[in-house]
Amino acid sequence: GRVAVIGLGYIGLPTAVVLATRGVEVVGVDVNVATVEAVSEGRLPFVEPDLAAAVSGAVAMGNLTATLETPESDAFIIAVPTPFNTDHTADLSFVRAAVEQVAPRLRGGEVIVLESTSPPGTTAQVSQWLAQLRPDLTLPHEVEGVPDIHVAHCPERVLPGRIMIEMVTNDRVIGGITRRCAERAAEIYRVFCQGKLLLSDAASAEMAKLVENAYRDVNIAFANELSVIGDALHLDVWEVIRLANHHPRVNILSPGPGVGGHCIAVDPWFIVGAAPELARLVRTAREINDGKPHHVAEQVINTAGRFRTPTIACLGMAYKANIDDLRESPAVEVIETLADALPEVDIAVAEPYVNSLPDKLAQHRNITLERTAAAVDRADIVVVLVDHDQFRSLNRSLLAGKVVYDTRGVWR
Ligand code: SAJ
Repeated sequence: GRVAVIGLGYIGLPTAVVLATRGVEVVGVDVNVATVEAVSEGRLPFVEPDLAAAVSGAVAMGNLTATLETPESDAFIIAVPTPFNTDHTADLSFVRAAVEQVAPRLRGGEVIVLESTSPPGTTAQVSQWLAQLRPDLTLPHEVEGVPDIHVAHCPERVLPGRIMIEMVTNDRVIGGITRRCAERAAEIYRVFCQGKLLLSDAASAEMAKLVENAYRDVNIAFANELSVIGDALHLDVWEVIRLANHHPRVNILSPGPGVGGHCIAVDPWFIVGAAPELARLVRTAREINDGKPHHVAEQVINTAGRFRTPTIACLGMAYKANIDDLRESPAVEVIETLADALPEVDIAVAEPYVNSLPDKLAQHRNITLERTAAAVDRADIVVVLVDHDQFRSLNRSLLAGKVVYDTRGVWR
């Protein structure tokens, strides 16, 4: 049968590709003309290890095509963004738009899987929207012999930078509106998933996904709080964590300039939104991690105060190591804060994965994008914001005589 994957982003495109390379006829759908053109020509619209070769292969095999219009299909996988509004409630408008595209294509018997990370109740909402848009189809399937629609939630869990590996090896949670919905959805994932398929109900699947990312957020917040305490007490937090982690039951994560990306910095808010009075630790962790870029900028501004007109090198803009993704990046926030607070100071930014500054940094006259060695060479203060391998392997003699503020501990 044919599978339509709606949303060709970091999740939808790799999912489309793994299905297509295993012989499934896949149509990728996106609202972005440039994305559709790129994928149709077998090109990748963003950087992700191993994905480029897989996309061109799948397109060359003839199993993957891309279009702006959702076609009739046997299964629909919705992988669109679920951002949050300024009040931290989820913006489900992209999910709603996808449902509106799918509804007129239904003939009965199809499977609709929501992969987008969503607040509890969203899958049930999708099912209700479909029922309203297509009252002629039974939802969910229950009645024998009547055309039926199977709605399930199968949250993605892949790690950017390792997507093509984790897509295949991770276990998958598949929560159906009914058991039958989950079973039907599992048939799709069985095609490529070597991990376990964990069948459950839709609301549990939604919450499990949010909990995974909140778990990580809370643990990173602990490390970040330790680093702020370390700065105040003039202690090397990396040394403290290294020692503590030798305990057999302690495994503290790494502090950094904050938490970025479009998952961990977002998803815990959906838990807070669902239980605002109760989700205290989850909320505090978000606040600690969101406050970290400001703390880093403050430390650097204090250091800059010791110079007349220093040059500051900022290494990295991506939200984490070895990728080009600047979404919700704490590094970008630090750089922006520095540029605002120190308008007379030259800020040389190095980011090997990106060849132009994002708009909000390009507006600042005192920021320039440079090669790593050049930026470091002319700087008085070097701030490490991303642990790219290229920075780790920097010739350390370049740092002689400079003040280094290493938020990622790359040169320990
Ligand atoms: N970070 C730290 N210290 C650490 C680990 C991470 O500061 O010890 C920072 C990173 O630099 C980055 C942020 O946290 O700014 C998040 O990075 P990440 O690598 O922890 O996770 P993501 O956002 O790239 O992907 C996460 C993953 N979730 C979990 O590991 C529980 C991934 O499996 C999910 O699929 C993804 O979110 C998602 O899409 O939800």
